[in-house]
Amino acid sequence: MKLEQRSEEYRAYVETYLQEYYARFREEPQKPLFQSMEYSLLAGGKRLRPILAFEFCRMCGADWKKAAPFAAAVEMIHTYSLIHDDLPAMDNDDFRRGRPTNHKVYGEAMAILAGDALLTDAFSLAATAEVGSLQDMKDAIGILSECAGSLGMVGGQVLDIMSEQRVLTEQEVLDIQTRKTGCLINAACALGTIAGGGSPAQFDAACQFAAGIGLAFQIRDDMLDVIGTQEEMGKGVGTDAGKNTFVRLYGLEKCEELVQKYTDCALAALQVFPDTEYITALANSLTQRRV
Ligand code: GRG
Repeated sequence: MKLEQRSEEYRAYVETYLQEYYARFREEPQKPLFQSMEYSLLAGGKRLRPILAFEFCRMCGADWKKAAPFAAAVEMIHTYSLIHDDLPAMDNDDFRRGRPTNHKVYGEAMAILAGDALLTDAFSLAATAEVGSLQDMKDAIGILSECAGSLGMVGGQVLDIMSEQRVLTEQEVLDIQTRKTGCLINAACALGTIAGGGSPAQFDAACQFAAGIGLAFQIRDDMLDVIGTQEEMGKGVGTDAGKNTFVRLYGLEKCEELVQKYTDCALAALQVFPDTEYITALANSLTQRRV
């Protein structure tokens, strides 16, 4: 199947799934909360993390739709992180995914609560996945919370804030970005493999792939803050100037090489999967992404 065709199928499926999940709460009285959540959740975005969850499930030989609760949960956690990251107390950004940020529309209190609710609801939704055993579900929930929490994404954000006033070493930047960006990508690939009933070797391969693709994705993200435009990105650019980015560490040219190097490393880990045509095309397309 062609790259764009399958990506679009995955994207459309997770969007409908998320829409339907929240549609059942329409009659609840706390309407502004749901409006604020849906505003950010259904605002487009590449849906990379759900796509990875679906594809790893499919690569394990299962029906990819089995990964839907996990795919949607990871996207909800990703969306919460974007809402909170845009707040005045964090990056204080005005635009995200081509529209005003959540707090600009709904106010800071509602944006904080929308993020809190997305994070919490994500676990409730993930727990509905049909997996092979109770142990698989325990593993999945453990991975999701560890990747999102104090050791993972939130931990990375804190390390980032702590280091604002000094120039970091290469190892420190790698550690922070692995937590901030890599961990949730890891959760998507790992949970997709669990949903697909993958073998331990396939699980390890998915995690190795995620480590490489997470770094490649973040390096490209840092490059786009320099070479991208606000129209393409749907958010402010040039906002990372003076920050501890990969561009500051290596310069643009070396970053371009590293994006390809980490992508190649990621793909080399996938030999235990019989059909890697789509994921190879996807990973390579991300090296050139403009959004
Ligand atoms: C817990 C507040 C809080 C933050 C955690 C993830 C994060 C740290 C902050 C979000 C902002 C940011 C630059 C994160 C790095 C990861 C990244 C590149 C996010 C953007 O992901 P895309 O490109 O976004 O997949 P779309 O809009 O396509 O979903």
